[in-house]
Amino acid sequence: MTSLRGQPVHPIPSALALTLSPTRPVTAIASADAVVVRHDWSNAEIQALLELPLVDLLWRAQAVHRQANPGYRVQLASLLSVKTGGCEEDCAYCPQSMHHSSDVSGRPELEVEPVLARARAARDAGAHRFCMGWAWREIREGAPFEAMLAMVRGVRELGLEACVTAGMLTDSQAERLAEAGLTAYNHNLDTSPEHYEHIISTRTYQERLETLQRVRGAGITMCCGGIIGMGESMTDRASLLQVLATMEPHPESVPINALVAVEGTPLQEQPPVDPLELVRMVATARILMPHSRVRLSAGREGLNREAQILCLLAGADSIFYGDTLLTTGNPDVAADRELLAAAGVTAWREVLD
Ligand code: SAM
Ligand code: DTB
Ligand code: SF4
Repeated sequence: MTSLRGQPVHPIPSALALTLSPTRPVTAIASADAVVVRHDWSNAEIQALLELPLVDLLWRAQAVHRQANPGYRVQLASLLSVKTGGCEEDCAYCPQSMHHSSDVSGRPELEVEPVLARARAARDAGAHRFCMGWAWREIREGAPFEAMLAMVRGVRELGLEACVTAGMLTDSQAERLAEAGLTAYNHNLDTSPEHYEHIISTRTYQERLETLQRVRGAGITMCCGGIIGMGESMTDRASLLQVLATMEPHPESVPINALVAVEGTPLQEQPPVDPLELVRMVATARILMPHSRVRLSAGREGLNREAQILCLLAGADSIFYGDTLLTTGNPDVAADRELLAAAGVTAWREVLD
């Protein structure tokens, strides 16, 4: 079954079809309808979703999520920082920037074998994706890039999805990563085009979009999202989501991070994100991009169990798994096992194995 726009559509009970219109009241319905994947969302429509009464927003998001992901399966993705700190960029949120007093450099760059040992351990603990980070403005050629390719090949041989986040790249680097079997490249837009100048001055929004285009061009799936809690307005949040939701196709993976306000960064004094704001962001992303993996990313240590379960109900279908993100903390494996059990959701690896 296809829609007029040629996108696949999935039949759903019409009670769920209200997810398609942010302005229609939530009422009982009758006949069958479908989740249509749209790429023409306006900022006003998205803001209206973000500001819906929470119960209505959740209801709509759940309707989409139930259809796109029957069973509420969750992907567990483990993260490892291969090259930490000393980064030339000035991203105001990031402890790895050499511009900030929190610069965490000092750890040696990891070599191939220890990285693959960590990937194996992550797989044995139940992870389904392994994400590797380099604190670089752009990928460096030569030995470091050859090592990155070997890591990607090794992670894939372990039967895991492989994701890399390492800044900007060239067409040729994207192609070589694709040949090595890279599943996804993470490159976030971070915030709205309008708020961006308050957060980063060393790289433009346009450069980010061009990097994403190169990733797409090489046939690698796109992992692209942002951060809330950086002083942005609701219109900015809608604007970030609009850039993502008007991409064709949508990014396959959309990480939603809550700022981890690290001492020594310019954003260290930002107040913590209200967990319900994160729930709203996740729910809206789910409605806008029904088939994307919406990742509940940084900031989970600031959420209690119930808030995290609300995010799962809102449509998050992936979490970072393991007790560190890149340089900051994350709930440990035992806590996450308990979380998934309490929520009654299953991790993908358990379904696939
Ligand atoms: N250097 C590469 C780049 O910028 O694309 C890769 C690493 S970078 C740390 C990956 C992403 O982590 C950033 O784009 C940002 O969205 C997120 N991030 C970094 N520091 C964060 C923080 N303190 N709180 C929340 N998210 C953060
Ligand atoms: C993403 O959007 N969040 C992850 C992953 N992609 C690479 C990274 C979060 C980093 C949080 C700060 C830190 O640990 O350094
Ligand atoms: Fe560098 Fe990435 Fe941190 Fe920006 S987010 S300072 S590019 S490591």
